[in-house]
Amino acid sequence: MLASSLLANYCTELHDDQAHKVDKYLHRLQLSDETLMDVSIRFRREMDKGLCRDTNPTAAVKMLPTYVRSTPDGTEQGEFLALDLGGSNFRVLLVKVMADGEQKVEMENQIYAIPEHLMRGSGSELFDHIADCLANFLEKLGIKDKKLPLGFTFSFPCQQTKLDESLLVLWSGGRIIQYSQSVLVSWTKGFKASGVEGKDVVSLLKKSIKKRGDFDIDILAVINDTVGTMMTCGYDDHHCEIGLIVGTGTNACYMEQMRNLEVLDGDEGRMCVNTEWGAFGDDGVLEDLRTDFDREIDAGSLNPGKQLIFLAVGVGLSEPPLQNQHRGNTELKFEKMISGMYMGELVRLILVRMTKERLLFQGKTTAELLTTGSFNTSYIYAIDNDRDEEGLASAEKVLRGLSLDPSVEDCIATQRVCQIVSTRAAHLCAATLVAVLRQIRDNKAAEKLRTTIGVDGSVYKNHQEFSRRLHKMVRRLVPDCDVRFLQSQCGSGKGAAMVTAVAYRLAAQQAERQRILDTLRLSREQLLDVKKRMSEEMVRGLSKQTHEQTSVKMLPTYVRSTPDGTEHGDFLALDLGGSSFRVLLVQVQSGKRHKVDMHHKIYSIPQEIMQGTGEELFDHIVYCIADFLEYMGMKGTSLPLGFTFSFPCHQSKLDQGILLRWTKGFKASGCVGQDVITLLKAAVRRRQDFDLNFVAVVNDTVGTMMTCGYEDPKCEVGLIVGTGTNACYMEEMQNIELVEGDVGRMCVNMEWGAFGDNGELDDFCTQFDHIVDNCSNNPGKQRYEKMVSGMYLGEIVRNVLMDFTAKGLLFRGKLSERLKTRGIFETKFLSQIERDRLAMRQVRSILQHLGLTSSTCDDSVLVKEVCSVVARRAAQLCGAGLAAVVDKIRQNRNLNQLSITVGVDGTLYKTHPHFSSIMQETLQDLAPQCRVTFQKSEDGSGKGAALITAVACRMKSEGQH
Ligand code: 0WK
Ligand code: 0WK
Ligand code: BGC
Ligand code: BGC
Repeated sequence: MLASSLLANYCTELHDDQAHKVDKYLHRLQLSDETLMDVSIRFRREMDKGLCRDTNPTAAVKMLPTYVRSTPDGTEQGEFLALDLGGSNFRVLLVKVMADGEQKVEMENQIYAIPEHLMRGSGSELFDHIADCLANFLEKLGIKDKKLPLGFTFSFPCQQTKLDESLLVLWSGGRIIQYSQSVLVSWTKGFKASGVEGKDVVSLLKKSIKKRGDFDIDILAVINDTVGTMMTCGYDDHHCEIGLIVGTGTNACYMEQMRNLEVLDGDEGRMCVNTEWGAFGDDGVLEDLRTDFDREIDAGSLNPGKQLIFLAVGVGLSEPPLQNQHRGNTELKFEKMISGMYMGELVRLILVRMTKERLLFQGKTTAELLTTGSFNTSYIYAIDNDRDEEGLASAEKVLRGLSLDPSVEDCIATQRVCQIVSTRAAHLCAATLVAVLRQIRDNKAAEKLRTTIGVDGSVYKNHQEFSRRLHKMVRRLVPDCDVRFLQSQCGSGKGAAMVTAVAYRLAAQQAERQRILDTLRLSREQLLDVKKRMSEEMVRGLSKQTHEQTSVKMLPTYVRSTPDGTEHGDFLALDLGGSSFRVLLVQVQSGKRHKVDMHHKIYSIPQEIMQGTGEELFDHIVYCIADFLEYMGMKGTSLPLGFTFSFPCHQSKLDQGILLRWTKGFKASGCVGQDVITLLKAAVRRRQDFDLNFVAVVNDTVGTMMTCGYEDPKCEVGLIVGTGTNACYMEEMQNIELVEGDVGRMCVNMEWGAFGDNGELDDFCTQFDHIVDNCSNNPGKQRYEKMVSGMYLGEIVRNVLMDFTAKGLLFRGKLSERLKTRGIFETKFLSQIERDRLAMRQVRSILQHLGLTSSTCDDSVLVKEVCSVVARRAAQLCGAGLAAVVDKIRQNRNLNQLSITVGVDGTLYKTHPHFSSIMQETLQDLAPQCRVTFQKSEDGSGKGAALITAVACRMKSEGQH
């Protein structure tokens, strides 16, 4: 209660008068919303400077990467030691995290003093002291013999190195030796131990522990207290993605998008950034708002420019006289306007100035009032609270403590000064926090941001008015954000244990994921082996003796030469077997300016037709031809037709193709073993609408080779990597034992999709390949195709994702019904996901489309990695197969060096951003004596089929057969 003598004089008017007087005197410390919004925008600019590679070195707000990539997901478990240094108390903790579903954390901790002489002595003394405290703690708990992982909350600006990778490397046999580094940038908050700045605090601590030699630990994580606080709160609230400290010092961290962290490689997922916003303004951007009091604080009353140091000794904050000051190399201008270390001093300096200007205490100062640090920040908590009278009484008590004899006016004025200083601190903190909130909202492109801020620190915790004003101003500056403040109940030590536990979990999960993905990664030796086995199968396929047994059928196509430009005429062409069915009119002009005009129409082949009867399929094809002829106004014309039929066919002549088996989802009955030309003729007859004279049936690889050969005579290989995969090439007649004659060459349709059907690839097949094969409509068939082509890659990825999810390595182990649906993960997703820098958002939307709405950024990163591993293997296998082909051609022609062109088509090859380059790299590596040019077929194989028909017509007209 205010002394009765003062109470007697107290009345509201007097109060308002005094308050008004102080408001006027301190108007520069009262910031309008506009000014605060401006501060927020300035800070956002400083954040960008810190994030940007070019401006980071000179940025005041350092935006330090922490390598903490994810917040707790409730699967963390284990026993962890934690050290919590840098706040008002140094704590050693033992944290037990139980993950048995109900997410429980037990903690034991001990507070130890950090004597002043150690805060400002030599670094080795300081770390020896920390090691002693740790030993004492372990002794007390009788766990000195245990080698526990330790998380170190070191609440000073540190430059950190990678977290998980090194963990991964060291994650052998369930034990970790040591990993990341944390180099101290500069001391703050009264610490100044020598020989530490610029050093890795992990090594300093390990050295001190080694010096003792009576216990050992695994120092796994060094984190900032803001990060520890975010993690501590994130354990209970998964929305927590910001950590805020307003205590001795002040600072904030938040989860930033990797793509914005230019100082680091990689743009996937998020990482926690320690803003070190205490240094905001050190480059002068707050000069217009800083007052003389702020400059006085900074300059210190005794020696200007020096950072004021109040030493925290042992439990609670007691501020020794100011004469022990040392220069920090960062001025921390923003911290000095906000944090607990300086708030009390700010009030003192204002009271001193007002007294000297006879506005307080009849102008009489006291030695205590003139003593730096004599007005404790905790005084403000007592004076500035929502019960004014109680606050006034506290003001009186504090002022009498400073040997002053305050009047009620003096008490009111002092209370008002405290309110103004603390309000400015809370509002400035709100302004910078709003900048962080806006950054996260924009990162998420979220209309309405819903987020939680984990908070700790003595000012926030002990000064209710501060936190109330902070909340209120944040909500006023960003009314469109749903922001929750979650006060950390158990300090950042728990958070440090969480980071260690997360690091442990990440490492274990990453190791398990990589172990599984390694089964899909092929070594050079393995790829050379694939090439060798493909070569062997090619020879066996060409040989009359072994042709029947071989998996790679090496089917003669009766195409003896590539176009020579003399072809001419109008031809119809059908292109069946790819992702779309086309009917084309191809007009070929011969001679120098030889050129080809094409008109085509795409038709779909419904699933029920693909898997219905052969009659229905060919009737549908004939219906499309009739529709095309109508569409082209050519009803009744009869043109030579080239039929690209992209399935394995045994041919004994150009205009006959006995279907050996269906592939790629086709299963029409009554076709296998039949001549597809006969089946088509029968359908034309059934329709009695038009007539066609058939000339050639070709495989799409052959059509593609011819199409590209028309432009580049060196094109002697055709490659398809689309729904299915296959290759053809010009083989020496003498090697094609199934066809009479040894002169010249003939194109051989390899049907390499079936490579592996005799077990040639079993030792490369993974559990996922077996699942895809077993679930296909032709199990045991087309094994190579099922590891390479577009029809299957999505399914391989889906099965890997299901396996990861089942093992809890993805989507938090929650499988969505949609992901269980066969074919739901289309291969086009692989191309999209690996396409451009915005991959993550794309992954996100694809995962949402797949009903995986709660997927995290990390999930997206992993999905992308699975896609790239599966696509990479497919491209490498394709490259190994092609290496066998071009090297065979080179050996056929006894060449040391072969330069050849491959005509290629297929959606996967054409649309996947990396498939072609990886395939070409592999080919170059496995067939170095072949210089291979790839020519993408722009016109499809229909043109090739027409050219083959044209060649056949020319040869027929010249009487050749
Ligand atoms: C408690 C946290 C600690 C942090 C401190 C900050 O456990 O890591 O440094 O809060 O508040 P202060 O003690 O400086 O007021
Ligand atoms: C376009 C060709 C066609 C071939 C297809 C393969 O014109 O003959 O079957 O490429 O690629 P997909 O459409 O299966 O991706
Ligand atoms: C330090 C920060 C720390 C903050 C709160 C500042 O002085 O630079 O690293 O997070 O105090 O403790
Ligand atoms: C077929 C081949 C075809 C390839 C590409 C495979 O499934 O068996 O004949 O060339 O797909 O379309």
